[in-house]
Amino acid sequence: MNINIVPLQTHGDERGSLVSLEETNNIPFAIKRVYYMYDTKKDTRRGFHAHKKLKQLVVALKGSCRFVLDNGIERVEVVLDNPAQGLLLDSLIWREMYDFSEDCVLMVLADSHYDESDYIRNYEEFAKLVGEI
Ligand code: T46
Repeated sequence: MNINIVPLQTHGDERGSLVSLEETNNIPFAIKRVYYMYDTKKDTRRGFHAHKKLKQLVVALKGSCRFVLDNGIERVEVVLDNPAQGLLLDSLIWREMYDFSEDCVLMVLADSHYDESDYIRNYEEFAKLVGEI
């Protein structure tokens, strides 16, 4: 499976680091929504769904967590622990997140507004859909 990690240019000097995100420049879609997760409790697992159309970019602004990505054929694990890298989450990829560090702050940029009807929350339904494509 192709795992798309986008390097985000860091502007650093003696004061610290700055990363700028600009739609269609270093973010390959128009940004319609930003959300973030923090204070995730120990041993929590999140996700367990795919999206029909939504594309997203995930950045671990602080701390780390693990993603399991599954395209219906292959499952791959990715560690996110670098605020200068974004993980592109394409549509029709099952995702699970776990092993959140206590200080983990995950920011997600999305190409659409929140729409529950875009979620596939049942793995069998997901596997059937990608098997038919
Ligand atoms: C994804 C992974 C990486 C909203 O009201 N608006 C929003 O924009 C979002 C994302 C969520 N919500 C509500 C819906 C639920 O009541 O917030 C609650 C938690 O959402 P959910 O259980 O879907 O969270 P995760 O961590 O399982 O998944 C989220 C995103 O929903 C999903 O698109 O790809 O992060």
